[in-house]
Amino acid sequence: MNIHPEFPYQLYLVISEKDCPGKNFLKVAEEAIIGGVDLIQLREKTVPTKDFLQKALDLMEITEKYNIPLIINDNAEVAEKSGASGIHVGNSDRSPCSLRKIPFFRNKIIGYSIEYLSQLENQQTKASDYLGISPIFSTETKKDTVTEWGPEGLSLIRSITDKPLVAIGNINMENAEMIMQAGANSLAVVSAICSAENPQKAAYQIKNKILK
Ligand code: TZP
Ligand code: MG
Repeated sequence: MNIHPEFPYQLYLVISEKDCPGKNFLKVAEEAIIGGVDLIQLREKTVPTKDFLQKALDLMEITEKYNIPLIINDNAEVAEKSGASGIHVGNSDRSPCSLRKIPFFRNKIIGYSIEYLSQLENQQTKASDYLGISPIFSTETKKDTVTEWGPEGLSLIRSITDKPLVAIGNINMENAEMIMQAGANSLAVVSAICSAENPQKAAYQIKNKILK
């Protein structure tokens, strides 16, 4: 089960319009929530801020309807202007410590990707609400990754920190249970839900593995 009291969102959907080819990404998001997704991150890497903001506002109508948090990837302006629940940043993005100094982010969820073990010692990790363990397995969805942690790396990180751990990278129904057992508090997925023929069913099936 591994529910972390500070981050009880066990099925974490990372979505972009591009990752939902041939489908309306808002519809995918809504179906995924109905299937069991607990939190959504909007990750738009290639669109101008103005368009990113519009997508965030559109998606927020759905996340608010179901009362689930919306996290924005990397863009503080979009997070703030959309009134999102938080932001997720990587090791080379704007730092969690600098974000915490901005009044808007003081009480928001800040997620921070862990690519190197040494990051666990830094102030950024301390300032974050959860850690993205990235990637567990290498994935076609994001190619500029560093360490492929595997379940062993995840267990090692679990033994070092009590922070909520969100595992990401090629996670699906087949490996979900094993990754939870290795110490994750939450599983983040893109393609296992966004590319599924039936995103609601895919979310439901992964959620059931998490809850085992
Ligand atoms: N960060 C690390 S791996 C990844 C991100 C955003 C993509 C995960 O995509 P998928 O399709 O679930 O492997
Ligand atoms: Mg980033």
